[in-house]
Amino acid sequence: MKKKWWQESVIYQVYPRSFQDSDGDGIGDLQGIISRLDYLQNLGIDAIWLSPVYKSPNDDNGYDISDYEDIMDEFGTMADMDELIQKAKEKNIKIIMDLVLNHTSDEHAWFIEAKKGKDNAYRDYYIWRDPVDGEVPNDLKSTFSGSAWQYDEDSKQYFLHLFSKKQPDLNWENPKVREAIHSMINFWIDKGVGGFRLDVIDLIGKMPDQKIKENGPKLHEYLHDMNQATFGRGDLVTVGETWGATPEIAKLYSDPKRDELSMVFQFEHISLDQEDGKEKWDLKPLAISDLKRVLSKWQVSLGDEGWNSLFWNNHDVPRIVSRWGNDQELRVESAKAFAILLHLMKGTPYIYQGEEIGMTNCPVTSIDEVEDIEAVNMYHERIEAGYSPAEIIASINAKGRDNARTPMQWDETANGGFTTGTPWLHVNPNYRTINVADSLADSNSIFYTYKKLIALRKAHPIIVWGDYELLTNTADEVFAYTRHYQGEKWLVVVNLSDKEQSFELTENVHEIVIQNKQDKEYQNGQIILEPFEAFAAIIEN
Ligand code: TEU
Repeated sequence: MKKKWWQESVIYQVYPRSFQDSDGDGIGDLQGIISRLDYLQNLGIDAIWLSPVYKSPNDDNGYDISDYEDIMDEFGTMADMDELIQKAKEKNIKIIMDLVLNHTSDEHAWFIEAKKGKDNAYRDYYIWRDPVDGEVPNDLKSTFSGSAWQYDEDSKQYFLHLFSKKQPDLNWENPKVREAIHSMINFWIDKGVGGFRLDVIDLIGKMPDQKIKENGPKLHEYLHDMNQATFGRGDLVTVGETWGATPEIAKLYSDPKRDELSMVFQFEHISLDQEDGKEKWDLKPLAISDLKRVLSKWQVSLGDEGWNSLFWNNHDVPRIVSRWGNDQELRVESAKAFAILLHLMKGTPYIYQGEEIGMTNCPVTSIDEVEDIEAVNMYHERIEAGYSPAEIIASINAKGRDNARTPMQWDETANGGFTTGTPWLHVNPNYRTINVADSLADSNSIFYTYKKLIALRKAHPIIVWGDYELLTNTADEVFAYTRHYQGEKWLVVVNLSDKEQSFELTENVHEIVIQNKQDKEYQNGQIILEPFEAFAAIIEN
């Protein structure tokens, strides 16, 4: 596999709405991100994945785009975007744009035209079907609850929306759609961006009449054509969001010989605390043995036919320290443990804003406090189905997307320093003790664990290129693996539980490269790992 810059990089995801407000309207913006570039440069990241900043009515917080080539009013102007790209470049930070190609907003010019009538030139940019026996064309469901079909009174047809009613699906079978999207991608490449994250890209090959959503028959044809017409010409990174991907499917997207994408976000590990065959809201306890099995499978399955993304967090999932760590008395240890476990694996690590300071979930008591359309729609659907408000709120507190979207906590001033206005979403009250300023002032903070992990990746090729091997003879809750590269061997040991665990250290430690129990020494033999204790060691040859 020809070495690429993004294989040696660490990428930081910014959810612009919640990162830094610069004009006091309570909403994050591009000038706010520019004002925090020094912080991100200090952390040591190589690229910023920006969640969508394009014009949008914000039915789904920017994932409903009304103009791909203009900037959302609340976030600023195209001049601000050009300034961000330029100033990030001066700090050797690339900007990765979030492409939402499966659907647009219903306020996009294309859909406004398409709705004018069956003969409109843009009608087939979207997916329209006649009623069947006076009803919806079929039982396809929206991810955001209810039918995936919305009736249009004027034309007496339904249009497809796999997400909200204001996010009509694009018809990728229409070559004009593909050409228009390619042109837009080249518009952003010409602006000097460093790559793209492709939202639910596994859905663009959908065959709604056969009720095929993911991985449709023409998906890879569309992606190869897109690659050849746009990002394939440059040294850009592309990462596809593919919820149902298996390693075999991931190779179809990311095998360099196929000229499609650089890598994908797979979610098999992220779904391990979801009851089989149920929705994300239906919880079961995480079995660490499942996590070890799944992550190890991904570490060894792609070989030269693909590249792993590595993540715990993003804007759609609850914060890891609350979800599988301990966000109370063991918050710092457990946040560091998850960081050490992930960042010494093979692949490109992604850090979601606030993860690096151990930001936590933010529980609510009423649906009135919930902003996210996915949770609000689910609430009403489950009330109808007879669930109690309390059990639905418990699900939202565990898995709701607002948990990740509370404003970035910069310091202990009002609203965590995020805004001088009224924040669009509540700030987590723990901002007074969990914030960037305090983290930077504490040499033992989670921030400096992330900063060191990033520095280790730059200094030690074994982290990027080394082979991975899971240790199978450990306690269930101890996740231990080795990395091997050109005669060098590293051992990573993490107790992913809030109980003491024993571990047999059978080899001589040459050097401890990182640990979350300051100055603890490790001799070979039986050792007791404290709750969420983690260390990585260079092993003597
Ligand atoms: O998410 C895809 C998606 O299906 C997730 O929303 C998932 O269903 C759920 O939220 C997991 O908790 C992408 C974007 O990341 C998300 O923010 C958008 O809402 C969605 O697509 C539609 O564009």
